[in-house]
Amino acid sequence: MTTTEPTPTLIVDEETISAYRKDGVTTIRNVISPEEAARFRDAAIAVSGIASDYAGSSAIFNQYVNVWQQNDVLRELTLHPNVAAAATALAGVPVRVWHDHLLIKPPHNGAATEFHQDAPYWPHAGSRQSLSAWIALVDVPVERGCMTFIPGSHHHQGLRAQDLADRDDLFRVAPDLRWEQRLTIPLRAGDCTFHNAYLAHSATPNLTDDPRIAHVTIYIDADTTYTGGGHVVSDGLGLTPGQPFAHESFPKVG
Ligand SMILES: O=C(O)CCC(=O)C(=O)O
Repeated sequence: MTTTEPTPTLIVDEETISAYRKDGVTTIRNVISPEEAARFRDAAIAVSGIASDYAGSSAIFNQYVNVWQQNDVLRELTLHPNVAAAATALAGVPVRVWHDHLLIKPPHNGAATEFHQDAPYWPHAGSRQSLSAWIALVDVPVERGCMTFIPGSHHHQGLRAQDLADRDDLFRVAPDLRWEQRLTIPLRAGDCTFHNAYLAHSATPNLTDDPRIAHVTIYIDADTTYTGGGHVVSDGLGLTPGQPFAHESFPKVG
């Protein structure tokens, strides 16, 4: 993986792409610079003070959805050309943004994000390569709520949605995954992991005195179609079941 400044010229090499396709996860260090991360962190803190928390009173994290539609600085991050270019290269197909969210674990939040896959939560059909870019806006060592993945688990498709508050739920529907190796990835501010939407993942609790602040952009195959199911980012938009997400809320990128 090599990067060239300025954007949008991040190149993901073939070795990284083929490892990602096999494992369902890869890390890209410095996908944004530490200076950019600090600017986006400040914007994230400001937004978290005024936006509504979709996760409500959950101990797991505070969740602020579609911040790109609420804040011009965070819009730059969600639509960041380098991140979108990397997502497109890893997916291997054209992509559009499904949604973004800030996921903030307050200091000493006391709760892990338990193992789950993302794709079963979504009203999508025909999506094979959907993936998330999880960008650390602060340093995220293991103790501050970093992500853990089960490499290769994205080949488990068709599972029901799993409860990310229940430590055992994923393993009820896929018992073999309990015995697979796990990959825990601490990140410095500005680093990113990309994970496939079917990859099982979790995050540790935040045991530290500082918040864990992550910005996540979720990309879906551009030709993914809408099932008609409910979801906070697609409800009320007048989408037609069976048709692609051709709406300004889901811009094509990359
Ligand atoms: O950051 C977390 O705690 C969990 C993130 C997650 O599940 C995701 O980005 O899909």
